[in-house]
Amino acid sequence: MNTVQGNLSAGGLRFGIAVSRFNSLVTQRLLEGAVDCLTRHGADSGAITAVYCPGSFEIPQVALQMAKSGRFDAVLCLGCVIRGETPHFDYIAAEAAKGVSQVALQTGVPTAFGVLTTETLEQALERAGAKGGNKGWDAALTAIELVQVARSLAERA
Ligand code: INI
Repeated sequence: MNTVQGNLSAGGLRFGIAVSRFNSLVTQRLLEGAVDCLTRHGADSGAITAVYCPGSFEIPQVALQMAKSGRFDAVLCLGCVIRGETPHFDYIAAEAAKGVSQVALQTGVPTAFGVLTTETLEQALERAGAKGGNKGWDAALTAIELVQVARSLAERA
């Protein structure tokens, strides 16, 4: 059996992070987690660019620009949508997820989804560095692996 796996080395890679300012108490922690993961895996902090956008609804627009720029090996999307705060929860959460997926598929640039969708602020904080781990960290690890999987596949072609 042939298998292809991506290693988890981020050395020499350039990362763009689209991060929402809405619920910034949570998204700043996601951002810290993501940067921590990238640098611990060898990324240069100067090779990481965070771009702020107003809310999760706008994340795909910013991510698309970043992915199309050719300046990044991978794009991370970080946001937080909390149901209790808005009747628009389902629309915003769905558009963010669909939009980020479209960015990845349309551009071919590895794009990771680190947008929390929770019922409460407490649940969000749990997933932003407390007992539920840090989903920003997880998104960063996903981005690294996706880049390396693509490289491994290209080498075999
Ligand atoms: N944006 C979020 O990222 N999270 C939320 O919980 C949220 N709520 O609750 O409304 C939210 N709204 C803003 C939205 O993403 C857009 O910025 C806004 O609709 C302007 O387009």
